Amino acid sequence: MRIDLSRWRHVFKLDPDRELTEEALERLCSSGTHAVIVGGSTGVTFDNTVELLGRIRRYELPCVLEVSDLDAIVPGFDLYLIPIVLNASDPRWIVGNQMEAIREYGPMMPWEDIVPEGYVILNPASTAARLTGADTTLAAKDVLAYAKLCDRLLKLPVFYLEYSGTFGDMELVRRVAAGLERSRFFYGGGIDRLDKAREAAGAAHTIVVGNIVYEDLERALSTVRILEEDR
Ligand code: 1GP
Repeated sequence: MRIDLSRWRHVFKLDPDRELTEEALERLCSSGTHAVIVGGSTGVTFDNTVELLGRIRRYELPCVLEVSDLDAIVPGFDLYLIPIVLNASDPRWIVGNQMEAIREYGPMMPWEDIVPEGYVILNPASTAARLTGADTTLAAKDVLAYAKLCDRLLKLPVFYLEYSGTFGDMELVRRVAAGLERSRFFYGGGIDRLDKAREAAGAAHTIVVGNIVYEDLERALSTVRILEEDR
């Protein structure tokens, strides 16, 4: 199945390293969300990724893997999102890990199902920021320049503004959106209620809802209502 992410407005991001009951998974997958992204910054293994994929496959929606660990690349996903962390201080997260993946698995890589994402990580307390050594002290004009670099210079299909764990600066999100011409704009971080989902979705193309799934399922599900309001 070829997946077209250019129509996604709402996605849930599920972490293979965290517990989710069958009932919760069913409600998430039947909620009307456009896709599930499987991914996490730590504790993602081949085994827990296979297991979660198998469980999500019982539902009809697209299931994509956001690759963060070379040892946890599992065949069978609809799409593979490859983060390129533009503000990482550790070059392994810009192109190093990707080079190693191509070196090791190049001949087997399903290139037509691989989508690179230009990431900017802005919450210094997030695991992703710590892992990648992201420079989270960027001024707005720096973030806007990274977004343009992603869009115009690298011509990546996705620009992902990542505030994982905290709700970001929506004024900045709006300014980033205004500067993008071709990259699909993903926003993720701290969306834990419908009003925040609404605000973020009013600025970005696609919103990503993560943590709240594990903290308050009802509130996580409420964020999907933006799709009714879109109509
Ligand atoms: C994390 O962007 C996603 O990669 C979602 O962030 O977990 O804060 O919802 P939250």
